[in-house]
Amino acid sequence: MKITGVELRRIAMPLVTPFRTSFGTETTREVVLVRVVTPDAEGWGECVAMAEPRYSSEYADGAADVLRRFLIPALSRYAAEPAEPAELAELDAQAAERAMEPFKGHRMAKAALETAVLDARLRARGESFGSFLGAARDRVPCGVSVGIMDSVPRLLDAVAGYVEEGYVRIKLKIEPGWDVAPVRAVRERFGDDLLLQVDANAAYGLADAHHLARLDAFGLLLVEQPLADDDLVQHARLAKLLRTPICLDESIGSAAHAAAAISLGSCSIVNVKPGRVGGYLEARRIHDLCRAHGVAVWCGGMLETGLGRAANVALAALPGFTLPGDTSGSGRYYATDITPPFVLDGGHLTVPTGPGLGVSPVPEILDEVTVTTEWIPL
Ligand code: NPG
Repeated sequence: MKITGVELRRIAMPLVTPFRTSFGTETTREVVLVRVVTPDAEGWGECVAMAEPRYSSEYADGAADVLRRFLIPALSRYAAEPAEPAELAELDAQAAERAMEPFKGHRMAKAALETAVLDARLRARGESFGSFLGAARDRVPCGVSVGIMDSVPRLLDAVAGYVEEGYVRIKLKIEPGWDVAPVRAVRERFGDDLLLQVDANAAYGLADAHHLARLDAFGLLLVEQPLADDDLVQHARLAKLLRTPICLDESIGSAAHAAAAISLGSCSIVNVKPGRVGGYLEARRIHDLCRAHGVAVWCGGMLETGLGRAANVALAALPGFTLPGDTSGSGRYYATDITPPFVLDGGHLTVPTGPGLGVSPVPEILDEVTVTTEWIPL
């Protein structure tokens, strides 16, 4: 596919409420957007790297740098090839993936560029992301991730608000000192039928196994990423000591990691975040692998704008996504999203059906939140 050039756009989006995790507190989401321009259509990708490298080693300025210096130029040879009418979007996305492969790591940056290429190609063909990925439903059930709070009463108020809005599953962020008590309080207030899970963002060690086993009393769907990112072996040990199923997030950077985690017994559930694994093609491979092994997957979230959310909702509609995702409505994050907002309907979001992502930024809103733009011709 011929690519004319790529725009990198840095935006800053104030969050409606600060989001506190074991690795820090976010008040403004800084995002690098990628816009791929072709003669037929343009495509968008959202880079989920945070401003600081606290969730993973990637960060927004680093992602912009590797995109500008290495990843975008790597597309130039393939970008010169004329488009074949019969060529599939799949092949274009795979070609982009291969072109970027010599550069190690930087999966969030790669995912953003691959998504933008795919979006441009799908828009040109008039095919939606959902149809391309193999969506099996037209709407997806939505969960919400609730940050660490100053007090249990505040947490209960926040959860009550989300339950009222219709979220079908609640995820509580936990860390040492904020785990058993908030989980117990939420169970007592909202009862055993509430779908409830917790996320530790790697805040514990194997020595905490006995303490974490206290969570078994609360009938949680899962405990997400209790131990360090690079410790599949200890997760496998922990899995034998807990009744609560272990789900991995940060530990899974690729389908190969997922295969290793499954064969070691490190987890029985996988959180799939396309940014974390290098893009939607790899995310779909992880879905396929997990499905073949009877391992449930769900779609994670990284406080995306409507652009990233559109693609995530499409992914979450694949048949192996059997648990509600962190695919909340736009209003959970932003007073004004850069796209028309995703609004919860009976606890669900509708999978966009328009070409490509099916949503586009509203130009005036996008301009308002834009910090810098940069054009890289190919
Ligand atoms: O709803 O998008 C959302 C947030 C879901 O908790 C959530 N994300 O560790 O999974 C996580 C966490 C996160 C947010 C991680 C931002 C990194 C950045």
